[in-house]
Amino acid sequence: MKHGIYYAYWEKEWAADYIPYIEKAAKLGFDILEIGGAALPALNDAQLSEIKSAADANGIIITTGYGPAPAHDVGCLETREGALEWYRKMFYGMEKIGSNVIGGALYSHWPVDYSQPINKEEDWKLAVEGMQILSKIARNHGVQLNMESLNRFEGYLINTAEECVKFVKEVNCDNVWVMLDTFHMNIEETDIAQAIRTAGSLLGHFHTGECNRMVPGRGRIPWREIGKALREIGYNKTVVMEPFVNTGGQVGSDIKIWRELIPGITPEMLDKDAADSLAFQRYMFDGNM
Ligand code: LER
Ligand code: MN
Repeated sequence: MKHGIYYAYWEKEWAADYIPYIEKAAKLGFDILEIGGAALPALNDAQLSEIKSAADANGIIITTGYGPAPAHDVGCLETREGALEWYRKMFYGMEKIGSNVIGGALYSHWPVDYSQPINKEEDWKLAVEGMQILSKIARNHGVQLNMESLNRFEGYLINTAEECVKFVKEVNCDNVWVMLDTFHMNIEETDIAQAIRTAGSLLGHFHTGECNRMVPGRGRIPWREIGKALREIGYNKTVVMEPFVNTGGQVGSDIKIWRELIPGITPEMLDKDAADSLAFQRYMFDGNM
């Protein structure tokens, strides 16, 4: 497995200068840096190639994460055309920086606005249709789309591995895969290991985080069981930890971090926590227990 970390662990906004994080991820021993897709359409070719050069020079694989803004919802007929146009620019940017894996609620928007009435059945059909169109655009750029299963408070279309498998099978495109995140699974799945087995060979990308979104190893997620299930299904792809501990900014607001999870944490401690967690995760997932 390749192990990574999401840049937003250190940031308060969804767009950032990724180059220092590429260097930091490499220094801390990660194989992958996951960046935010939101920033890519605004970057020019020179800026995009700088990111690629930094990744190559540091031996870092770049994956992309995106929680689509309501205007980028391919499952909504009013926003679909504009959303597709926007994703075209994002996939172009991904290709330029050498990132071929993206994950998130790409089939909808995030976080969901629950002040509006929800029609899951109708939206499911539109989301399947939207993803079939998006998959063709992604294919032109060599991009694999991973459908993240989210907890009920952040999304309503795909909440479990079972629903994610059903969705991916209905879309039926070879670049559309299942994506699971231990933070969301902890809320929704009856049996986390069984959920991983349900995803099986359709699992394309995996997010890790504790029940309160701290780095893996600082909480009570059953990591040993998860590692065993991942090895059982022969998962050998990308695992990206997605911890959030800082309050403030759009990141703090979207992720709902309303208190300092580790009071008084310094930038040095953030880095040490990430490196310790990486060692823990490699041991739990790649070890022979
Ligand atoms: C949000 O809760 C999350 O897990 C992100 O990966 C969404 O894009
Ligand atoms: Mn996630």
